[in-house]
Amino acid sequence: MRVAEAFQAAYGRPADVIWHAPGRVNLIGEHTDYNNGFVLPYALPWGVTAALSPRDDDTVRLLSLQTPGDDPSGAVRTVAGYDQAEGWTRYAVGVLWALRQAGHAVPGADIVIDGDVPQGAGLSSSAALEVAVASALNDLLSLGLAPLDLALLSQKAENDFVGMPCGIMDQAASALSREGHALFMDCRTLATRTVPLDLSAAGLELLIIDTGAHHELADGQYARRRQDCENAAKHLGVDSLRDVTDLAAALSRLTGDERKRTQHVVTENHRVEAVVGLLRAGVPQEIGALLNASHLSLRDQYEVSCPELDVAVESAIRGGARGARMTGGGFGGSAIALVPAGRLDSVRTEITDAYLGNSWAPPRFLQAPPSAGARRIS
Ligand code: GAF
Repeated sequence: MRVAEAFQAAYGRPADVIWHAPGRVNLIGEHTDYNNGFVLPYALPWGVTAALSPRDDDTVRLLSLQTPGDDPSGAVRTVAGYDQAEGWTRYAVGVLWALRQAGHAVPGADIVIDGDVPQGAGLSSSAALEVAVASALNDLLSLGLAPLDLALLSQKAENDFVGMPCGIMDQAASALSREGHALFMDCRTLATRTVPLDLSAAGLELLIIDTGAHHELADGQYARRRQDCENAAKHLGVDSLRDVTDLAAALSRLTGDERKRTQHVVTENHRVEAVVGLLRAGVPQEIGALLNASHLSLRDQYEVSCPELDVAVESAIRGGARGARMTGGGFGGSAIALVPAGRLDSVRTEITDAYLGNSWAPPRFLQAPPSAGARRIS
């Protein structure tokens, strides 16, 4: 295995543990996780593999096989104190930091990372990296933490060490998913249920459209949306927007952005529950209208879409998709389309033509079956 060989070459000894954790795509339930709502992601067949051995001192050495250059062993980063971590290494070092914060004795470590989540596509390569490192350390140090604990720990690393105020969805999908299933999560109770997802049995395919777009505003906008929701909940006197039971009454008490964000979050939670019901009833072909409604709500009420995502969604539907929406945080990244298998070519062509018509680089198309969550490789 490439990561094991690289570990031996870089550090002159074998890795003690090797774990793999996947990226995710979200079927529906967007910007609901940090509002204590519902999400329905599934794990991708692509992810991050982390090989790891402990050290006698506190130093952390890290090597990514995605670092460009001929001699990867020359790219080992040495982090003598956690606060020295920079760039991608913060996601791994943040996990060690979070474990220490939780009271565990954490030694230094030698780490090699190998990843194949499409970069910049909004498919959660950072959560995959965190969960892979957390799972490897849990195993190595015999901490006995459950997958949900590892997801929470990884979220803490991202929130408090990296500084991105994300919810729990991406880390939970990476830690807890099951092959052939989507993962329904109630982000208030943290209870999860797996939902069988066999689209091909219904003659359908889920097409992931990597727009290639990344709008720089994204990071600050995510925190602002979260703040809008917290402000709205405060105005309404509820803990979180999940607790809004009478949407009409709530909307009549809010104005501007708070009103729009609330409308999105409350209706999106209903859509997630409806999609789960339809999937459990064995009629996945019926979820298309809910995907479309989710997109319009994210575009108009939550205001996290962008022209590249809108064009991908609109042209997918023109090409014959039963439904389509942006997926993930927004402002670029990927859209998904639910496509009858016989219409895949026409959907791809319609989208590509629309991109070329806008003088944008053609998007990348991906197809991925629902895959397993984090697992030990060796
Ligand atoms: C990003 C975040 F990391 C998730 O927690 C979630 O909020 C998502 O955006 C939007 O649904 O992926």
